[in-house]
Amino acid sequence: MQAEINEHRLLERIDAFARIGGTPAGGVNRQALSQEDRQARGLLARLARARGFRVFQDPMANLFVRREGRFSSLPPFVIGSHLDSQPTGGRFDGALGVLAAFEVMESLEDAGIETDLPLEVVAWTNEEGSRFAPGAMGSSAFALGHIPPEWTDVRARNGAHLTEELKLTLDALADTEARPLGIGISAYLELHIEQGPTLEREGVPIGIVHGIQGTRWLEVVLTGQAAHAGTTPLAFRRDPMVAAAAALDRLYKSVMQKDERVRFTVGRFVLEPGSVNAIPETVTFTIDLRHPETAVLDALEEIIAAEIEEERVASGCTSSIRRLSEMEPASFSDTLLTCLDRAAEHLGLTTIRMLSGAFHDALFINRKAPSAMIFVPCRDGLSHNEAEYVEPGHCVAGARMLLASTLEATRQAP
Ligand code: HGY
Ligand code: MN
Ligand code: MN
Repeated sequence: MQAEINEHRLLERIDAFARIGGTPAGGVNRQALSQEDRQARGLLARLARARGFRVFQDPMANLFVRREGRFSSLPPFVIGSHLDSQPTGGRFDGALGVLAAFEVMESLEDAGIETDLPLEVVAWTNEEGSRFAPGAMGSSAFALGHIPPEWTDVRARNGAHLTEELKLTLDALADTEARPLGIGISAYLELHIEQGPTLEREGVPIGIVHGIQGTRWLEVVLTGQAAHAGTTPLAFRRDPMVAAAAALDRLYKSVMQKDERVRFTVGRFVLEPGSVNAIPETVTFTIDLRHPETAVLDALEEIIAAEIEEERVASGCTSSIRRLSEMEPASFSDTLLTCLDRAAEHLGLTTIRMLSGAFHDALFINRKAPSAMIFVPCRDGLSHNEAEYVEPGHCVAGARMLLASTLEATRQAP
């Protein structure tokens, strides 16, 4: 019997998970290790048990669903993505990859097909990094094989402790089987929405992702002197906002214009004490910097530091710049990419090879086992926005691609 993706079941699941943390604007607010995240994990675990699959959690609360294969002692073939979302996220970012992977597992079970390798579906913890930085915490710790000690001090902006939220999440599924961090896996495949305009513009349903560009997150703090907004003349001011505005003005007008592959984003900007009639004492902002080449990222960090320094001196402030996160570019496995090409050919799906502008869990898992990704188009290339949308036909095509690629890749199993 041929395994077939059950379209209705998949689309139903996407809607059901979108209701967990669903927002009035039709998006999702299911931030990492939140109550909503725990609800989604709980639903996945219940669905898995209902099919007789085993459910595991590791110390980073990465959630695994396992279906045995013919050779259960061999490392599992893993497919999945993440269930956590941005604060004003979309219903497909991450969730499509996890739910399509679970649909692949169910369709194999329905068809009674036994794969050589055990198959596991994974939901990685905290891919977004929005509530707790850095991003991709679950997958990067999995690749490292331990939890970085510096993460014990990580807090959300509302003061929530990462370690406490992690414990609440682990305890919420206390009846799942525990497993150590970083088990051996044979390979990893991730289906994800493109989060960019290429596939839609080209009218192509499937992207075969050969790599991911590098990402660095910086936190800049400029410190001056709080003072009265009404009585302090220019010569007496040490205003960090003046320094930040001048430096960012020049960076916004040059960095992306000089090299169209650069992505420069200030996503978070905080003034303290944040009073209307007080010159701020500190300005803190983040920079999300991306490029396919490490050397260019290094050069850009130097340019940013020089601009900040120039304006710091001019405004009589002090400054600090620290890296919140650093993700070096990744190139995926040629063997797996060939499997994807074969799967697309078998399904008669047109594809284009592409580099991912967004980081993904696959970037880290690729450091541990051969990995690759499949993209599907999203409307207007929009993501990290509640209006994020994927055609049902593209969700199904992505899941069919994931099924065919999984069968192709496990047939090639060592
Ligand atoms: O920010 C990223 O690239 C990912 O979508 N979280
Ligand atoms: Mn994502
Ligand atoms: Mn995302």
